[in-house]
Amino acid sequence: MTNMPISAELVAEHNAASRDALSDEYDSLGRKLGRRGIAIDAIKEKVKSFGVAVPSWGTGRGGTRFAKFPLAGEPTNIHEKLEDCAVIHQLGRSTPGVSPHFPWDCVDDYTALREEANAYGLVFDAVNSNTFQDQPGQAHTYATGSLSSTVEATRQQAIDHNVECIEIGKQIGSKALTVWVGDGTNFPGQQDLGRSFDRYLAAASQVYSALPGDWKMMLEHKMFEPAFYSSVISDWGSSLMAAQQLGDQCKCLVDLGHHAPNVNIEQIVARLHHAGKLGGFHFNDSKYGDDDLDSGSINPHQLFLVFNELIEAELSPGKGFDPSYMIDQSHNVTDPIESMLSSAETIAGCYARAAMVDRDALHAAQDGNDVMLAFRTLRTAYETDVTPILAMARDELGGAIDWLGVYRSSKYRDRKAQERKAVGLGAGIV
Ligand SMILES: [Mn+2]
Repeated sequence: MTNMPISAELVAEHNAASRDALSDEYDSLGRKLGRRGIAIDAIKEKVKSFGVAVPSWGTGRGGTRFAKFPLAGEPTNIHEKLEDCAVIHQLGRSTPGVSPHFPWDCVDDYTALREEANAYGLVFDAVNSNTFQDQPGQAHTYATGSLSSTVEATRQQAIDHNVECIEIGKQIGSKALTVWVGDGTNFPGQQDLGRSFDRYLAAASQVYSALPGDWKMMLEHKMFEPAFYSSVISDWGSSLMAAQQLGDQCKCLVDLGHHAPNVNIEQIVARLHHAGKLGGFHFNDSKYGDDDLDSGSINPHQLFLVFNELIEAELSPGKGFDPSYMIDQSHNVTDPIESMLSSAETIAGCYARAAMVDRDALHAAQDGNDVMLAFRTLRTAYETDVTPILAMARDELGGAIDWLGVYRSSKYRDRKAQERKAVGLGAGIV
């Protein structure tokens, strides 16, 4: 931590004021967990080693198709976005990775960009390509598709862009490419559903062939929007078929908001893990559709159940278990730094609660068909207030016990509102 945006003295001062109360709560919880045979320090150590990446574009105010309401002081370039990511990681200590998006985050010198991130204690996570919007000067439009376009030159342009993202990723230390396409249709009959998928597969295999041997390519499915009748990679079935055809290094990425309402996402997690194709997650929450609300803000229980499957997968790796975790949500009405700190805490909390499920008791109840005992074994873990563990982990890692209090006291956003140029569309609509 050589270049931290928030005063270390301010963090220390706040932590000192709340440390006695935290210790009291942590010790009390430790005694409670001890009676359940759980060592609180072991859970705390798991939390300390848990990380979830933040998206560079998530540092800006998102928007909807109706409007975006910029925030004074929000970042307008990758350098300012990195500074905001540094604030999030400095205070929360669980978000060391930044997932960049191209061409939004293009610069002239990627070696310097990597060093800039490293100086904040950050590293670059998966690179994200963008073939869902046209860029100024672009030769071929993506209006009717990119990797699945009927136009060969358009497909080639989309392939070239993804390969360029891989090349950039190599320079900034990334090991994964995430591919999401908005390809699909808005009218029945607009395209042949089978041949669109064939064209996507042929083009995606060209991207796959440019993948370094130690990388993974993650396919992100999305049920609808911008295509409202059919999407080429609409669900985990299409994603799995594509990943299986493309090769071992190709995996499926589960974005929690990209499913039909009420879909059992935790079961999809279990199925993809079974197939050795669970590549990663985009965490967010949703009420009616893909509304990209803050992770766990609507349905924290579902998030817990997803982590319950992830812990099961971790214990039974089968064909391998190394998923990438990333927050991917749209902050339309909050300060994105506060939202991502809140979400990172919620996500780590669900991980901690899933980690304290009595697995032996759960498996025994499942095998014996003791329905209520199996349910209560999960519920006991879910109902545990793990916030003292999360706060203690932050304190021990040099973060803030009360991240919101420290952040507000720092007046960081007010200072940036003076220093940074006014925002137009800012970091991009997501
Ligand atoms: Mn996503």
